Amino acid sequence: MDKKFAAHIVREFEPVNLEFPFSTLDSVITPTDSFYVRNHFPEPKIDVNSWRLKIEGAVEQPFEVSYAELLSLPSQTASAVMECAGNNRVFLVPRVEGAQWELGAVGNAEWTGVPLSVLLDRAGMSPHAVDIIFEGSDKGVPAQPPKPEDPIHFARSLPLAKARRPEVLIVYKMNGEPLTASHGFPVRLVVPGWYGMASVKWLQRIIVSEFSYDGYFQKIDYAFWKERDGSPVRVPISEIELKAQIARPSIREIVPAKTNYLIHGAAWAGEREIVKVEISVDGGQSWQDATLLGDAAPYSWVLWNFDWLTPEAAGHCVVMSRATDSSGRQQPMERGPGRDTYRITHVLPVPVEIR
Ligand SMILES: Nc1nc2c(c(=O)[nH]1)N[C@H]1C(S)=C(S)[C@@H](COP(=O)(O)O)O[C@H]1N2
Ligand SMILES: [Mo]
Repeated sequence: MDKKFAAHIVREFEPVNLEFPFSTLDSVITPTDSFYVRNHFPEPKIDVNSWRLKIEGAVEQPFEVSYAELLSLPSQTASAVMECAGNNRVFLVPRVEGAQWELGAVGNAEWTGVPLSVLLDRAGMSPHAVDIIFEGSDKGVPAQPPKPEDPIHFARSLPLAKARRPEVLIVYKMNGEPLTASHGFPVRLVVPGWYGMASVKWLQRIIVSEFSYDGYFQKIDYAFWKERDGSPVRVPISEIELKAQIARPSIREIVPAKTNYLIHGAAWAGEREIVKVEISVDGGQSWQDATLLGDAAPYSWVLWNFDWLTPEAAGHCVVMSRATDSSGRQQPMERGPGRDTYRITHVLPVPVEIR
């Protein structure tokens, strides 16, 4: 196999979709070479010398910036989770369409870039602006109907309130190095606290709009039905919901009887912070607190451990983890309605064999 794929689980070759092998989790920052890759279309080839980022639409002063100019603007570095809204999809019963992600369509990276608000302020937004649209330079015909006949760019929007927040960055570095082609070189948006579809890669255009954006990846894909004023409307997927995931043991792992086994994982809660992770080793009947390794903070994940004295007798056992966040929300035990094939955030059982 191609060396490029050595550190990943390959989900799809065309376009390239790669999963982080979550059972290898051992650092707060996910190394770039094993970070998951989610592409809808072939990766575009971009000549950084002729590349420009355009800021246009309902603004006083449309302008464009080169890569060199962007790198000279005031920057910030912060760590944040990127999680695909389809992460954990393989666990849905019955099976659904879409990439069959296990636990690894998620990672935590350190992102460096220019706050989006710096560029918006320079352009001078219309007082009637409601949505900011971000367009990638990749193009294709989407996989799922109803789909447009001609190729479209990957594009997504943010409401003004989130777009103006200080954590939203026009990113050119990931884990201290220039972005790789797969993660959006030369420049991508990163929207900490929101599912991955918001963080548009290979960014080429930012359009300030006085209308709510209804594009394919906004209202057809990565959206769900929700009742509003008595009738269902399409609502775009936005914030990451809370979750604790078990890296070890992995599903169907053989665990030795009567030993100390360190259960290990990560937990994250989008725009809030994790306050508690609990573990059950009896299929959800009783719960005990795991130890958080380091300080929890919004946007980033926190690693956790639980020291498990495994049963004396051989047999089967179901391990679970459950997160609680700073707003008091707890990860649900069952999958809620209206989620389609996205936001799989309920507690996932990890069956293991004691031997
Ligand atoms: N231009 C563009 N941006 C994109 C995508 C894409 O296909 N094209 N995929 C989105 C989705 S669904 C996710 S989950 C994240 C994944 O980012 P990563 O590949 O760097 O992990 O990128 C988002 N940005
Ligand atoms: Mo995604």
